[in-house]
Formats: sequence, structure tokens, C-alpha cells
Amino acid sequence: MEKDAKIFVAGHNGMVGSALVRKLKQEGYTNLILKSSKALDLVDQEKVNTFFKTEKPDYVFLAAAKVGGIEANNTYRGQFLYENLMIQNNVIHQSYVHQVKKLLFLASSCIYPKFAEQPIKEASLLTGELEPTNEPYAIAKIAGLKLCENYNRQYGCNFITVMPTNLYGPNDNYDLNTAHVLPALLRKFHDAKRKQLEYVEVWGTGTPKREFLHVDDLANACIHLMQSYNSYAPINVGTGKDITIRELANLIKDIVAFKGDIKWNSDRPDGTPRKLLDVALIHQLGWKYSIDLEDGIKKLYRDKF
Ligand code: GFB
Repeated sequence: MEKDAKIFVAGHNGMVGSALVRKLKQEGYTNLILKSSKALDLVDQEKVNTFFKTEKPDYVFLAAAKVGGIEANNTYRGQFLYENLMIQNNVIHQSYVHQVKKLLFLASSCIYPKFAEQPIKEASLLTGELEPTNEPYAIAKIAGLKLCENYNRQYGCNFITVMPTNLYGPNDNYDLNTAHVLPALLRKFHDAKRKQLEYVEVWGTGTPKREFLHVDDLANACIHLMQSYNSYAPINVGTGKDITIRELANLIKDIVAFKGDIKWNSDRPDGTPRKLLDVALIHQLGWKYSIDLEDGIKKLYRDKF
């Protein structure tokens, strides 16, 4: 990627897109094309066609997506499937039509089978049933990575797919109905401390395990892969370490210094029991995460609240 290449970061106002923009600017990339969803609705085929025809980007980071935590995935099932399919189809297809040199598509670790062998190797894809709460999102992302794969195979495109684990960091969503667990718990414990509540309700049983990666580490990995990885085989990006939701809740409770109790609400779904990524492949390519989970959460809490 040349420093003055035209780089389209789709979804630059989101958590991943904004981290990519910070990192690209830091590294001296000067020609970024950024369009808010108001200025360019990526679900709208006509508008995306016109945009590509006019702008003709050299490189594309496809970080635009409808995303959310377990509750949002389970509630807005139709929208998660439709909007993600449309965004991907429009951007990936137009990248082929207008000969984009390279595209990086962001998938997700939740597209692996619910009971995949741990740690999850890239080869586990499509070997078993999906977690029901996020099946629509997973199906859309699987379609996206298959579109990349098959545009490479049929047309010789250089479209790669990255599978990040659960992410956290600046510009996350703190709405308790749609957030992921980490920002939701920061918000809940912080508000409970401020209001001097006796307890905080945490969803599920606390036994599921999750791996958390800071979004700045993901942005580093994406730029590294954009420069060095040229295969349509999806590649995992994570830390290689996971913790239980109970451990996460206790960690956040301590960071926030909330003195009350935790109440577990097992009427809420647990989701996948575990989804730890096997990160051997990206380690071989010379990338490793650098932000420790506790340090990352402490900094986030200081900056956000
Ligand atoms: O982060 P999260 O919503 O997503 O939930 P997933 C992770 C775990 O935290 C689940 C528990 O076991 C939740 O039950 N949890 C506890 C909570 N308290 C809370 C809370 O207050 N809010 C939330 N949200 N969870 C999503 C997928 O799955 O992960 C998406 O649905 C996406 O498709 C994303 O891939 C990365 O890790 O379970």
C-alpha cells in the first residue's frame, strides 16, 4: 500500500473503522476516503455503484457492518442478515468492477460452529452448527467471506478476510440493549457506583469464556495483513487468551471500584460456551497483540467515564 494510495475505509465512524483511520494516519497514509452513513448508505446499491465509479479507490477496508451484542443479534435478526448482506455485496462487487487492488473484509469469530474444537483453527469454518442467537449475522459474514474467496478464484481479485475475536476500545456502543458485554459492564458498574446501588445484574451464568482484543491491536493486524497476506483463506486475529464472563465481571467491578454485589440473571442467554481463536497462523506472519486486557480496560474507563 503506497502512502498516497486512495484508501476507502468503509464504516470509519464505527469502533473498528475509526481505529483503522487512527492507525493509517499515524503511519502516514494521506489519501483516505471517508463517508459517513448519512453521506453514503452502503445498503443502497445505486449509491454504492456511483460512489465507486466516481472515487475509484485503490484499497478498501470493509469495516462497515450492522453489529451488536448477543441481545441485539437475537432481536434484530432480519436486519442483521439483510443489511450485512447488502453492504458486503455492494462493496465487494463494486471493488471487483472497479479493479480495487486489494480489499480486506472483516468477518468475526462468531461465525465458527458453536461447539468448535478449542482453540478454533481457521479450518473449523463450516464444520458444524452455528450459535442460534447470532446465526443471521454469522450467515451474512460467511456469505461475505465466500464472496471474497470466490471473486479471488474466478476473477483473480486480491480480497482477504480477517476473523477478529471479541473487540473492545474507543467508540464502542454503550447502549445496554445492544452493546457487547465489555462496554455494557463498564456502563452498568459505573452507573451503579454513582447511584450507590446494592448490586449489578449481569446476564447469563458467568461460565462462558470470551477472548477480548483491543481494537487498536486489530487495526495494527489489519494493516500488517493488508501489506503482507495474499490468500483468500480467512485468518484469525486474537490474543490467544480467554477469561470467563464471571472473571470479566469481577475485573471490571474492581477497576470501577464498585463495592456492591453481582447478581447473575440466567434467564438471559449465555451464547457460545467458548470461542478462543487459534492464532498460530498470524503469529507465523509476524504479528502479535500488545495491549494487555486489564491495562486496556483501565485506560478505556479513564478516557470514557
Ligand atoms: O458480548 P456479548 O453480547 O456477545 O456477550 P457474544 C458475551 C457474554 O457476556 C454472553 C454475557 O454470555 C452474555 O450473556 N453478558 C453478561 C452480557 N452480561 C452482559 C451484558 O450486560 N450485556 C451483554 N451484551 N452480554 C456476540 C455475537 O456474541 O459477539 C455477535 O452475538 C458478535 O454476533 C460478537 O460476533 C463479537 O460474544 O456472546
